[in-house]
Amino acid sequence: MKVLEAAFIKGFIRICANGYAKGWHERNGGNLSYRARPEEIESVKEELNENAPWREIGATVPGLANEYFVATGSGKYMMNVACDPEDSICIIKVDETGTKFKIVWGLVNGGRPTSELPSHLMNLEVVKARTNGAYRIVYHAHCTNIIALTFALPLEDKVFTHELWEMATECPIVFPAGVGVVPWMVPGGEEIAIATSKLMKTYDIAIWAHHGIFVTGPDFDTTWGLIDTVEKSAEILVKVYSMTGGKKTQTITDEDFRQLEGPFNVKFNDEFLGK
Ligand code: 2HA
Ligand code: ZN
Repeated sequence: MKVLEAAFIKGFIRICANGYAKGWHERNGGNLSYRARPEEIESVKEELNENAPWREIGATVPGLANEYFVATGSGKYMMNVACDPEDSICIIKVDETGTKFKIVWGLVNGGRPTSELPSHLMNLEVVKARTNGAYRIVYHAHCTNIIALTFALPLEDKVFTHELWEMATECPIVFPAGVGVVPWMVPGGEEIAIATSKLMKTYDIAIWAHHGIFVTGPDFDTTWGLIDTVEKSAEILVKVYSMTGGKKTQTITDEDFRQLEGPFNVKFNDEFLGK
């Protein structure tokens, strides 16, 4: 099969296009990675160049040794992924030591995978271990309302989680573990990757102050649904603060949240509910 005919590539491209349509990917902002299944790679192997040179990842991810990933390209625009995928995205393979990668497909006009490759791979390694291999996707976007909130709220996991949960009944059900917050840091390197992957041991969502958000999940729809829910919640919160200066007339209480756990078969992170 041709790479561009494969369902996992179509799903990958759909997220890039939807994220751009949402306004989360100005210029070359944001990036996406997907840990492919062996049978998916097998199905497109006729088009893969296994003789490509090995390059340094800039992080060590032994838990991802010998695996293949789809990733957006560094400096590439999400706007262009759907119309020119071969120029904008790539399939890479990580070597047996987890320190190097090679580009086996895509980026036909040159380039490297996303500048956030260390964060993507370290996060993918953490969530793969945490979920016994179920999680495969890491998505980074510059969601407008989430970024706005990082100027207004204290940069604390508890504050962000509770405020976002309050903004819609489905929020605590969609992200019961809550959200983590990384203070402002230089993007692209190992330091921010380590800080983010520490949060991913607990959360499916890490907010980068004054920059954007990282989310993770098992498949394209679930991961998209998560980021869409979080950003919608942030949008409501921005509207509430704009109208009220943060003084809510009423809200969903912690007792209300507790009533959701049984019917929806979820367990919320107790740290974030007042006791
Ligand atoms: O690729 O979003 O964080 C541009 C970015 C880096
Ligand atoms: Zn970014």
